[in-house]
Amino acid sequence: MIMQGKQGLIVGVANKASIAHAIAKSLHREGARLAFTYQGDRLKDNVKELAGELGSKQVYPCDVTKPEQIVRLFEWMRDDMPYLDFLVHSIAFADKEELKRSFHLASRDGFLKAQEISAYSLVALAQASLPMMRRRGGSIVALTYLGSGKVVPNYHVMGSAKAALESSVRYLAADLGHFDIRVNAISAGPISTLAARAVPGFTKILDIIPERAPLKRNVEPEEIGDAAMFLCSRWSKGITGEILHVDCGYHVTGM
Ligand code: 0WD
Repeated sequence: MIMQGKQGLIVGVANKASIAHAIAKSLHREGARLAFTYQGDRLKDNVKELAGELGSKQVYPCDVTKPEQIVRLFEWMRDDMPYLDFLVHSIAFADKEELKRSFHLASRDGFLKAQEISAYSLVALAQASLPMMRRRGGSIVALTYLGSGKVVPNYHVMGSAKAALESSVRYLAADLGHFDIRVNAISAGPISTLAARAVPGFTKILDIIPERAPLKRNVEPEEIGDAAMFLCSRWSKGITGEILHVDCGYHVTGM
């Protein structure tokens, strides 16, 4: 088991369909010990149940727009775990209105909210993780999407936020490398989740990929889970600052 003796934090499980849940399953299968967060009481019971199925009782509240909750999260974690080997950042948010109206009409608040939750939160969580990771090194993995670098219909403020997230991955990788902390992202193909279904026309994207992607199908959540597990593991210890596409090859197509 590749992750035996390793422990880490998974941020971004909302339900069974969440990409973070698929990642947690791969890490659990390989022997990792996991802690989870949930955003707000509406998700608490669900996340506790899913964590329990993966052998974890370490479930903490954390809304990344509340800095005091990030501080408290790491205080609680330190009581239960002496160190952190990996952190999975699998969260994003944009107001539905921002995804419906044209990008050139984006509101200041809507743009900034998408940036704060989807991009800055990676920096905030990396900062908070440092005291628990710096002694024995670690791996931080975020989730991004093709809409960061290419125009994808209706992705709008999320596209700008993912561009900021990917740039943050590179700058964090440069800063944290001397602590032997690696920072990478997975650019995932479309998966039907709560967040994805908030993007108007999302199901159309699911239909286009099998027609055009080199592998002629959509990616499976388990494939993203396994790739994230690889990036958390020692098998990827020479890789940092990387955006790894797990999208059945769709990103290489031009037409
Ligand atoms: O097709 C897809 N599903 C893709 C998703 C393709 C490529 C990338 N991604 C990315 C997303 O942009 C995101 O970064 O994967 C990551 C995970 O997204 P997901 O698994 O698709 O979506 P979901 O299951 O909805 O999880 C995202 C969660 C939130 O869920 P809801 O739906 O309740 O907003 O992000 C969390 C929350 O659990 N989240 C927050 N967590 C802490 N503080 C916050 C917040 N303020 N806002 C949202």
